[in-house]
Amino acid sequence: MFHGKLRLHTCRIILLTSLVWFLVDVVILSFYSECLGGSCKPKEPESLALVADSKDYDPSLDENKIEDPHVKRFKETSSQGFSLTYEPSSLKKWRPAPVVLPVPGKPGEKGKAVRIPSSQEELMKEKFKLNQFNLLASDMISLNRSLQDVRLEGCKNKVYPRLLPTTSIVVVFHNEAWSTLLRTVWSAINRSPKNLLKEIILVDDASERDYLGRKLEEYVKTLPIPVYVLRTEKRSGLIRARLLGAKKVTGQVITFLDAHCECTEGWLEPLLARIVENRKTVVCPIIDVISDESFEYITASDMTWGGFNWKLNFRWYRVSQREMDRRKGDRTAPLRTPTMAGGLFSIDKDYFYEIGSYDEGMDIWGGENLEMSFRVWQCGGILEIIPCSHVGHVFRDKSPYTFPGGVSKIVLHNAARVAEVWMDEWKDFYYSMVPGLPLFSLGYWLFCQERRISGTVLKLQAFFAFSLGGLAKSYWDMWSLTFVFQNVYVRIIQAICRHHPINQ
Ligand SMILES: [Mn+2]
Repeated sequence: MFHGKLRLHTCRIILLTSLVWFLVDVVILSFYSECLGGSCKPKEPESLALVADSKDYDPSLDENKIEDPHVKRFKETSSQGFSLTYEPSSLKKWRPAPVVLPVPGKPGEKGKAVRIPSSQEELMKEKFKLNQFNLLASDMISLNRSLQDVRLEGCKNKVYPRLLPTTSIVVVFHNEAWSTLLRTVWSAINRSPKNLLKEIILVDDASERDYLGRKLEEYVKTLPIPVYVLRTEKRSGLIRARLLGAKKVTGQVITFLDAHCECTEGWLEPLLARIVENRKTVVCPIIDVISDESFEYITASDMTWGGFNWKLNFRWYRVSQREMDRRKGDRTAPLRTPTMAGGLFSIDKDYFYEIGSYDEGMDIWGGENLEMSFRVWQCGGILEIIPCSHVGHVFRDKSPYTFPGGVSKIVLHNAARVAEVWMDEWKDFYYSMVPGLPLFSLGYWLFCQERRISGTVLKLQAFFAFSLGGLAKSYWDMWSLTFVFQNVYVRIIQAICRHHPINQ
């Protein structure tokens, strides 16, 4: 009985001391958050990590400022330990690229459809099978073909910052057709402001076609800007190939493009203009449709945004009224989207690595776009579709790629990783949509612990950065140290109380 009381006392004392420790931490944290870095005013958070909520919306984020706002912005934020934008001296002056003029008599000019004469129908069908699009039509079109200016009127006279960061374009391909790949490259060269396009990095993911070997390497040497061809040793999939390309990037912003795209007039400036305002903004152009049958350029709707269903398939949905209200009905204003299609987007290079780049455990294709979208929103970033930026993409009915091990297995595997790392208890919706999964889900739970921990750490970091303003980074280390100590302390208390039960 006496011993029981003594142990009860011991436990109480231990609990009390831990409480004292906790209070000491709180005092230290609050002391530092008030008067460190020369400013005693608590700073407003720069951006909201949550999907657009009209109450929390800061209208200044969406204004298209004419003067170079990043100069002021950089000074504002640099005292906080990390900067939301770039050092002004690292930015470049730019001029819009000249308009690509149509060549009379050439098929497909101005983005028009190409008609194949009936005498060549057999050949057309034969060539279609190679890439699942009308290769004969694509080969007839100039690599430099002209396009219509598809932008809304309100976009054409928008003024963007005088100084912008440079970008490197990363394009991954696997057995891509010559004409579509090089038209992607040429459209980017022709329609990007010269000073802003640092280089184009082509990553060959183990293609088997001869022309993509030496011939391609020789060809890119003749291009007016630096274009590099990197190769994966074996088939690695989109994610690992993109990571390989990203490593080589020397521009300030990474722009990922698909291998069968066409960039249109003024596509790049509005993307970079958002990133220069806040480098945690990840931006996508509107993805227009290049017909797989005729290569006609067809403008896509600016009234859709990215979502997903519970099978974790990416889906386009109509933009919510709430988001339209937030943009005050202006269809040219950046659109905050829950998820992105993933093929085409720009992201600040340092931010890309800060939030952990891609999940290397993902295979071939699928799910990585949702993973990146969830990661951006949960790590304090913003994901936007920029309606004034248009890039065309050849959409196909059928994938021409091979999926080692089967499509569904790979896509399920990738989706399970998304669910485990980013969806907390919401992952159950996913598992209940995919039949026969209890074992599967346990396997993934174990498999994903490492990635999940890094996800949690990132979320905590973002939470602290958000709730304590910019100072957070400087005492993130201090906080994690106390966290470790407290954790050890709690473990000791648990162990003591378990071995000496209070109610004997
Ligand atoms: Mn594609």
